[in-house]
Amino acid sequence: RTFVYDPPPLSGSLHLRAAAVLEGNWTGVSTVPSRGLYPHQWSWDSAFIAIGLRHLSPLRAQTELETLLAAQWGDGRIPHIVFNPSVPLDAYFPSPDFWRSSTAGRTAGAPRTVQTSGIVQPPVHALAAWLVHCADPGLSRARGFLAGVYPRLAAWHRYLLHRRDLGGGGLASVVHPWEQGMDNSPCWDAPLGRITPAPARSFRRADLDHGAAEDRPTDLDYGRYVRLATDYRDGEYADGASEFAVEDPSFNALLIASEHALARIARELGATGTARHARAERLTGVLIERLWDPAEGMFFCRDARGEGLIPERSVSGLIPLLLPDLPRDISSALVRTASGPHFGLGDTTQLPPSYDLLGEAFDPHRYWRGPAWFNTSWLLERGLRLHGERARADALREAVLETAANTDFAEYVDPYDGEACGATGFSWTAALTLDLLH
Ligand code: 9YW
Repeated sequence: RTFVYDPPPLSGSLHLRAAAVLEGNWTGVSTVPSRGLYPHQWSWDSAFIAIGLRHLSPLRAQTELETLLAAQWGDGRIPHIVFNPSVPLDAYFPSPDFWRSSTAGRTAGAPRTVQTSGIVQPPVHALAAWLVHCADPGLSRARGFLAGVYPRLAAWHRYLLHRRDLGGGGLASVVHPWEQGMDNSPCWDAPLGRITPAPARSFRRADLDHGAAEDRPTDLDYGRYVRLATDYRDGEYADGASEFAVEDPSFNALLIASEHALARIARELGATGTARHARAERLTGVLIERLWDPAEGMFFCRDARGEGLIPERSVSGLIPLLLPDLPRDISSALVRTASGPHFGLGDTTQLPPSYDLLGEAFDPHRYWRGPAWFNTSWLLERGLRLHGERARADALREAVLETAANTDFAEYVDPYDGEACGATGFSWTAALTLDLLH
């Protein structure tokens, strides 16, 4: 019999298991995405991690974001990786000696005390900061959390909307597939095909020490990633010259959602926030004008160095469902597309795939070319709920929780049967599980 002061152990509970993953991946100032595969701090991972961590420790969640923002560059960019100096150089490629942030990044204002990469990742940070604040406003105010992060987040958005408007239409462009976060998505095949790969012998992949080669990007893709990053570095990370420039729906939708969050933060700090809300609304209009395809019922990437929209269906093109100001016909069309044969939501798939089930390049196990990921599922769950699709949101939430539990918080899964791929004990999977449990 259990006694009220001695309840039965909850060790089997999903909540405790998720908390244990985040505890194990915590370094003292931030959380690694995965102990073996990704031993440093990643930008959009940290934002998702903070969103879950706020339910365990609002202080740790605030610290996670503060550590990342302390590595911000003078021009406003938030680097996609902040390197941990105590991790050996060969544990991850490209390592600090590749990026050379403190020398090659000097003109762009890279920090002197920490080593970082020179590219960025999706701007989920202001959204995360606002959600972290809401978890414990008292602690947040006592620590001056929002007052501390606000100017940095504002500079980040300024960088993206000005220096990265490479298409000239008002949206931010990514200059490397790693920036968008979905590294080897078929969306990049055409624009990446124009890039001359770096010779395979000029670098050594560390990812293959940890992951199965058939679940990871190919060597040819890697050669092109290295070429783009090398050219960016050799141009001292100045923006404008990149041979690869793509306006991506998910990247820009996250920027807009974060701009709405920044408006709320401004308001909490005593301003009105109306100008920021208005800007977010205007950007939603620009996103529709530039990336929406009414015939296909989804958003597409625009190749800013090529010929218009890239005709590949990626989960990225559904993520704008996250936006509150979408016209009703667009949100309904997105829900229809998500539930149709290309993504199989609530029908043929367990979790929505990263790429078109019917697409020629679809591969259920290869990274961002088909597998389902937990961050994109979480974003869609939020979008469905926001637009009043309660039954679909509930079903997706259940599927996420069940798949996370059954795979020991996998990095990504087969979209049909939920089989684990990549690493397990993956931080954003655990963090977003926690968030959905609350
Ligand atoms: C890599 C850390 C990162 C994620 C990216 C994901 C992967 C790094 O891992 O990129 O070496 O391929 O694609 O979205 O932030 O989890």
